Parts: sequence; structure tokens; C-alpha cells
Amino acid sequence: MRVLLIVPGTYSWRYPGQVQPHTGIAYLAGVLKKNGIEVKILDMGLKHHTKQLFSTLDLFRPQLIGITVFSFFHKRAYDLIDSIKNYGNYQVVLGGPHISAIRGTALRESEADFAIKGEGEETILQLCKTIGEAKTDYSNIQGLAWKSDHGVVENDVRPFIDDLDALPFPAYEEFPLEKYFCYQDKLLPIITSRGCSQRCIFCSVRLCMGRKFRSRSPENVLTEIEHWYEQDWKNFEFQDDNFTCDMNRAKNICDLIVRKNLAIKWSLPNGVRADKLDIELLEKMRESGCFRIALGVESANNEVLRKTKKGIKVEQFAETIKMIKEVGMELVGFFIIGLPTETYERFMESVEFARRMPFDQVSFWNMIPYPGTELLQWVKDNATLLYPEDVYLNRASHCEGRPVFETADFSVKERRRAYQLGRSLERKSIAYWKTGKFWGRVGLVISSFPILERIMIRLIKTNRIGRLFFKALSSRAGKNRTGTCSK
Ligand code: B12
Ligand code: SF4
Repeated sequence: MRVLLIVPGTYSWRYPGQVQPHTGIAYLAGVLKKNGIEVKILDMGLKHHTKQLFSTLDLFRPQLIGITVFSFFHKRAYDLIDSIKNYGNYQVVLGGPHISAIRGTALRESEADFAIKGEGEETILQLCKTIGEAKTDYSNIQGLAWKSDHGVVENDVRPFIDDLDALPFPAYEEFPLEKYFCYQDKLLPIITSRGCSQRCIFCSVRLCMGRKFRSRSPENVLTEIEHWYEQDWKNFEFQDDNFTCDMNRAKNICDLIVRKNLAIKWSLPNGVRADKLDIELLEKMRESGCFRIALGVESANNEVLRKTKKGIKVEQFAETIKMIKEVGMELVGFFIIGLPTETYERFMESVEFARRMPFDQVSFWNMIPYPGTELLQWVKDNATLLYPEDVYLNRASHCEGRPVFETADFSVKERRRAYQLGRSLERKSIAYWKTGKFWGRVGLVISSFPILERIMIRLIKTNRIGRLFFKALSSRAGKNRTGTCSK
């Protein structure tokens, strides 16, 4: 059995190329390989064109093609399916966050044959076995949606994987690793747990990974770190949904890193929860090599946080920030513009908080309602969408700074103004933090012209000399730098 796994390109000017190998696809590849299935990965985000896709099809002749789909730019995946289907008689299965949200609808909207909701490891394996044995009865494959003669069939949902230690490590070696930004810093992503028990209304994690926090044992995580460490990977990002959900487990992971004497650097770039950090954990994290934490603050107004079901108050953020700075870690703060009940005045409370607190970097994003989230329902009931769903998910994005909905209390004009202000704070924080005050000011002048800003980001991220120059400035400013951008 031969399976081709494809990552469609999701280009935006903030991501002019691929940041890192796709962890979900790497997990699928690991499981398929372990079961004797031949796997090839094609990451279209590495500037591959359909020509490369067709030559891979000719050479590899896959019996199944798997494509991962974000909601963001999902039409690119659908276009790829059209090209594949026009080129030959191939069977295509879809998976990933977008498919977990819309399930069988993906089969009505595209030419794909199968769609898999949630974790894909066990379902794709069972599908491969069925196809390998030339069977066509898919009805007992949990988690699968498929096309029968009578239309799309959605099988029962598959339970989440409980024993994550039983999974093989993600097969990153199947990617051309030197082509990713993360290679510059010899940095790899690690997922030590899946799922999150919280209920933030904008988040789509539960649709794919569920509400139960499921974790790998600290020993299993350490074995993976050592596995990459022996191959000279010394920098890691723990990209869990909620890494510190079980604080004791997180402490044990830190203790093991110290005990094994591993000289690694690691960070938490995805936004951890302020109520899931204490001083003991922070000290252990620092000692074991963690140098940067990102906090998902979202808003500095308690009513907005309440309505968002964040479950954390502004005062708690302030306390945790103090602790993070006490242990001497770099701190990134994520803010969202336009959450339910936000007004321009309430947004200004976030700006004031971002200025007052000792963040090294802040990020402001316009709120995007993703399919299947409570937020999208709230927007439909209480706000005016400015674009149809499939338009804003494929075109307008927070990256480009277009609000996608407005409310009576926070107009589109105010939202645009808010984004400009948030972005200028973000630019300033990044420029000063990464390159020091002088070069930071130069960068700021350049980035006040959008075209020049895009060229500058492109140079830093994709040009060797641009990268070296930026690295030299960063180390002159005495800052740690890792290759990936925070999401
Ligand atoms: C790490 C991460 C990133 C990283 C790396 C992403 C990557 N390509 O690996 C970075 C920082 C680059 C990133 C960027 C963005 N991200 Co992000 N990210 C995550 C995060 C926190 C973890 C992803 C992960 O590695 N999970 C662990 C692996 C094991 O799970 P997985 O990838 O989902 O794969 C499993 C299943 O989905 C399934 N599966 C996946 N693909 C396929 C394919 C087939 C064929 C099959 C059968 C199964 C299958 O099987 C896999 C194994 O079980 C998730 C949260 C989450 N839990 O999903 C958000 C998440 C995926 N990101 C999200 C978003 C919105 C973004 C951005 C658009 C944000 C932005 N502001 O720009 C960008 C997009 C950038 C781009 N151009 O691609 C949303 C997606 C929502 C949606 N409905 O699409 C999520 C769900 C977060 C959220 N709060 O809602 N992200
Ligand atoms: S804490 Fe993070 S992962 Fe959990 S629901 Fe909220 S945003 Fe999603």
C-alpha cells in the first residue's frame, strides 16, 4: 500500500514559506510507516507547483492521497483535489481542523472520496487496510465520512486515543527539513498532550482534539526529546493546546530534562493559560531551558473575558505576568480584537494593558469566527458578517487586517482603527525586542509602508543574507531568537 500525504500551501505575507513540518501529517506518516505502508509527503507550501505534484503521482503511484485542511484557505485544498482528479483515477481522503469542524460537508463541497474527523491515526490506518484488501464496505470505519451510491454517509464518531504513549513519534524525517524556517535554529515542534478542557468560544480545538486533556507520560516525552537531540536538534517548541493543564506533569517533564542533563532551549509559543502557571513550575521551566512563554490574554476587559468564557480575570493575568518576569523569561502576549461585547473603549483597555505590562512582544489579531465554534453562532445571532463564510476564510484574514464582522457597538470603521493601533504596537514591540532601539526605529520607518514591510519580512525569512543580518542584529540586542513566528 502506498499513501501520499499532502500539505496544501496556505500562503500569507506573514508566512512567506513554511514555518515548520506539519505535525499532524508527521504523526500519520509515523503510524502508516510502522504498519508497513509506504508513505511520501508533499508540502505544497514549499513552493511546489502542480507539475511536481503530477510527477510525484507518476513516480509514486499512490493508492490513497491524504490532504490536510485548515479552514483558512481551504479552497486551495479543494482546487488541489480537482487537479488530482483531472489527472488520474486517485482516491482522496481529507482530514485536519477544517474537516473536523464540517465533516461530511467537505465531501459535498469537493471531489474528495473520504473525510476523517478528529485524530486521524487509527482511522486512516483502517481505511488503508480496507482499500489494500480491495474492499468497498467502509461502514464500520469509525470517524469516517464517505460517498455511497445514496449520498454522503457519516459513520459513528471514533473515540479519542487514550494511550498517546503508544503512538510512534512524528516522522519528521519524511519532510525535507532543511527547507523550513525552523531548520535555521535546528528547532522542532513537540506535542506532549492533546485536547483542552476549557471552553473559550472562539477556539476550534475541541472539534478536533476533544475536551478531555490527554497526555503523554513525561518519560515518553523525554524519549522523544532525546531521539531528536541525538540528531542534533537542540531547540524545541511545545505546541500543545494546553501544555500546563496538569501542572504536576509539566513539572515532572522539566525535572526529567534537568536530570538527563540535556542542553536544550524550549518555548511555549501557543499561548498558555495564566491560571495554569505557578512560581514552582516557572522556576523548573526556566531551569530546564524554557526561555519564552506566550500568554493568551485576548482582552483586558473582564466583561469581554467573561463573555468569551475564558475563565480568567485581568487581575490573574497581571499576577502571572509578574511571576514570569520574576523568573526572567521572555513574554509574548496575544490579544484579539472584536470579541463579543467589545467596544472601541474596551479595546483601548487592552492597549493600555499591553503598554503597561512588561511584555517583550504583543500580537493583535482581528477575531475570525471559525466553523463549528460558539463564536460563529454568536456572530450570526448578534452581529453582521461582512463577507460570506467561505469568502473570509479564503480571502480576508486577520493577517491582512480586515474585520470580518461588525456589531452595533463596535463598527467596522472602529475595528479598522483598532487593528491599525494594535499592529503598530505589535510592530514596535517586535522591532525593539529583536533588534534593539536604533535598528528597531529603522525597521519601524520601513514597515510604515506596507509594501516595504512585506519585502522586509520576505528578506528576513527567505533570503540567506537578510536572515544573517537580522540574526546578527538580534544577537547584538542580546535576544534569543527562534525560527518560527508565534501563531
Ligand atoms: C501548532 C499550531 C500552528 C503552527 C503549526 C501549524 C502546522 N501546520 O502544523 C503554526 C504556528 C505555524 C500555526 C499557524 C496557524 N494556525 Co495554527 N495551530 C497549531 C495548534 C496549536 C496545534 C496543531 C498541531 O500540531 N496539533 C497536533 C497534531 C497531532 O494534530 P493535527 O495537526 O490537528 O493533526 C491531527 C488531525 O487533525 C488529523 N489530521 C490532520 N491532517 C490530516 C490529514 C488527513 C488526510 C487525515 C486523515 C487526518 C488529518 O490527524 C492528525 C493526527 O491525529 C492548533 C490547535 C489544534 N489542536 O489543532 C492550531 C490551529 C490548527 N491553528 C489554527 C489557525 C487559525 C492558524 C493560523 C491561520 C493562525 C494565524 N493567525 O495565521 C495559522 C495558519 C498558518 C499557515 N499559513 O498555515 C486553528 C485552525 C482553525 C481551523 N478551523 O482551521 C487551530 C485549530 C487553533 C484554534 N485555536 O482554533 N498553527
Ligand atoms: S484554553 Fe486555549 S486551547 Fe483551551 S479552549 Fe481556550 S483557546 Fe482553546
